[in-house]
Amino acid sequence: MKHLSKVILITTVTSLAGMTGCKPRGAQSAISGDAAQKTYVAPGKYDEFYDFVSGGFSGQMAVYGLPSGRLFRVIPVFSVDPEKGYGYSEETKPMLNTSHGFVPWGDLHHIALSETDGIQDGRWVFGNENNTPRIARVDLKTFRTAEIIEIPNSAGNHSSPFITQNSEYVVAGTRFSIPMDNTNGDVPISTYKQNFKGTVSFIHVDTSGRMNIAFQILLPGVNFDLARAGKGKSHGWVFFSCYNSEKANTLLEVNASQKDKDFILCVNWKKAEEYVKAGKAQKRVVAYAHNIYNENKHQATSEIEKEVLMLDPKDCPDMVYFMPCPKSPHGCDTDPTGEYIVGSGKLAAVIPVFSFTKIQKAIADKNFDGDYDGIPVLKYEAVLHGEVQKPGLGPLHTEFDANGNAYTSFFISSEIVKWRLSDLKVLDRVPTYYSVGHLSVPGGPTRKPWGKYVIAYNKITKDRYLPTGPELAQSAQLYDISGDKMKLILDFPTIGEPHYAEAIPAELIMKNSQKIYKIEDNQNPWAAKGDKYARVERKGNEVHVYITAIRSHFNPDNIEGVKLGDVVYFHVTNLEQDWDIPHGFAVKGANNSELLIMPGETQTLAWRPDRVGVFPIYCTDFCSALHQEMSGYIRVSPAGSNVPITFSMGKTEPTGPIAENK
Ligand code: K7E
Ligand code: CUA
Repeated sequence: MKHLSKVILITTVTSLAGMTGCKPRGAQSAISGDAAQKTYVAPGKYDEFYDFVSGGFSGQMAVYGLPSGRLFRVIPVFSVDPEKGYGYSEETKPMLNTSHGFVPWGDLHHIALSETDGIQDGRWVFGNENNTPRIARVDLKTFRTAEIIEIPNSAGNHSSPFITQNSEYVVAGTRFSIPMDNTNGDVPISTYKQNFKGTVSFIHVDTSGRMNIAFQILLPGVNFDLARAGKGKSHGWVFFSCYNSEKANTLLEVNASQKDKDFILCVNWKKAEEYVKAGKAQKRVVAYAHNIYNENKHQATSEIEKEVLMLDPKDCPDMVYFMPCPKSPHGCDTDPTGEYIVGSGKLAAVIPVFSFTKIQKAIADKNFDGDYDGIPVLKYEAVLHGEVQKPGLGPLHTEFDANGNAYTSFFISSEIVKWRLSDLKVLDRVPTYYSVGHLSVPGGPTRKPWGKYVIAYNKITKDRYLPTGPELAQSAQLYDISGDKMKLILDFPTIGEPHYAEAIPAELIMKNSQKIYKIEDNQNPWAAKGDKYARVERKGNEVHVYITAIRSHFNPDNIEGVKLGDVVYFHVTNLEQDWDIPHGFAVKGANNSELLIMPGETQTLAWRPDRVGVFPIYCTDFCSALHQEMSGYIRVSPAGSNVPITFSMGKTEPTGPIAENK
């Protein structure tokens, strides 16, 4: 009811925006009069920021402009995308391979933009897959998924893929503890406390972006939820929030909410690197897929890797510590200076803020409160900078501006609260519509926040948009934070369920954006790099069609000699070398998708015809005035027929009997 009255208020104010100085009661719920001006990006003008928004259970990443909220692109990452042929073309199928085989769907929660010296650099954006644990890297030259690596000894890759300040590592903590992959997993669930373990993984990123699992750390069977790398003075550390220190394996909503404090795990990864170098890590036999898209071949490969290095804290003193954190922490965020670590206990009445300097001192002084499964627990009071009092209900996540302020999202009280890091004073609060999850300030997780806005990613939309049946669009809300008070200036719907998002100044990306693939660099083994290579070849029951596309025809466009039981591979090469001229390719009855082939690229569609007949093929992307003419036919004859393979383009003489006269 409370919300509803706010909503009515907002609606009234919106319709009056720009006309009057109408001031409702409770100024926070007002939309400021210049909101339209602040978010208006005139036709033909560019937005100031790219905003990379996770798609949650859509498995994809969406790219918006800020401040307009305009959607530019959905980048397919963990889910198939028939619009782009991703996961359907022979070239992209290996991207979705895992140790479980081909997985066509994923659950992407968190975004991590690459950094140099703690500042966003616009090279790559990483995303986690929560369900079948994986991390993906998207290349921001092409806005395409370039690499996916699976994480073994993990289940629920949620505290991932948080990045270190020079993109040395992206991390992956398992949300669900499980029996380790190299043990007999066939154990009673009730033996959780004995047999279930947690891990955190450090995935190294080299200068070309290539990922490999450098090491994992074997940990008690708690649930690792979120993470942030240290920066500046705390560079070399990563902090992971953990809940379920009760180690419950059933009815977690009750049984994992027993203790007043759970933990934040502090990992000294520089120390861990030393232990790996010193040979302290155990080799463990596992199986995980590592998929790489080769940009010149326009083709992905998938390999199953077989080994991982595991560090056990028992053999590695001074590598990991637990820090008590009230109560079932979710977010765990480090401020731009690297001094403060903010824990957000979903069920806590305060926000604890920890001091990196004090953590170091407590470690040096061995100021411990015993241990948890052999891992030292730092004394809460010794590492605490302070607590934000009465901040709101259900704190989830915190981001920062460049002026020493923090912004925390509150799911239950449905608001963003701005507070000051130095004295922990609450400065401002604004409602969100409704139940904000993550929030994001451009550059907010880095050493250099760009500020200007905070964006709320809301879980519930209710009455904010035109109704669309039982399922409503989830939504983002943009607030201006340039003044003392936060001001709501825009709502925009999102794809799937938005969790985390990161925004970056447009100029850091647009200058590198690739326009075409050079045809001379095309090393796809199935490419036809010119009309003279267009052809059809039979290899047993495979028919390979090497077909070119250029405005406004396919070559060849008449194909005969295919027989029922054949598999036809259409290898389509787009010969265009102009920006923004893709061609599409579709064939009637295909059980997969279209292809969408970029200029200079080759993509392959496998087609298993299920009946005799003549089937049209056509271009699906309106590429020219004669796009509708960009089509052709392929004839399928009965199994055992002796129709020879023939192919042509522009040939008009009849070559066979007329069916009706037979
Ligand atoms: Cu808070 Cu999966 Cu990051 Cu969603 S998680 S909100
Ligand atoms: Cu090519 Cu339409």
